[in-house]
Amino acid sequence: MCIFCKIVKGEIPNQTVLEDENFLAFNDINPARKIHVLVIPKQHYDSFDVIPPKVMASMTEFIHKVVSKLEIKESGYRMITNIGSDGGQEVPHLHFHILGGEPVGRLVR
Ligand code: IU
Repeated sequence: MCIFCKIVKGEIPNQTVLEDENFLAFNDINPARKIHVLVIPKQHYDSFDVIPPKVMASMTEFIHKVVSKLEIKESGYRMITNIGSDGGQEVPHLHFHILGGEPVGRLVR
C-alpha cells in the first residue's frame, strides 16, 4: 500500500488541515514554504493523469475550501501537481501542493 493510502487509513499520523468523505488536506512533512499543504483524494490514483474529470471537479471544490480555511485566498498561493519522473513526482498517489503564506517566487529556469 502506498504511503498516502496509509495516511488516509490513519496508519501513519498526519497534521490534518481539512477532511471530508473523499479528500484529505494535510501539512507537508518537509515544508518548502511557510504554508505547504498537500491535498489528496482518499481513493488511490497514481497521478493527475488518471483522475476521472468528475472526481477532479469535486476535488476542485474541496481545494477551494482548503484555501479558504488557510486564509490565503486574498494573498494568493501556488498550486502544483507533479506527474511522473520528468515531473519530479516522488509519491505515486495524486497530490496537489498548495504553497503560500509568503511570496513563493517565480518559476524560472
Ligand atoms: P512529490 O510531488 O511526489 O515530489 O511530493 C511529495 C511530497 O510529499 C513532498 O513534498 C514530501 O515532503 C511529502 N511527504 C509528506 O508530506 N509525508 C510523507 O510521509 C512523505 C512525503 I514519504
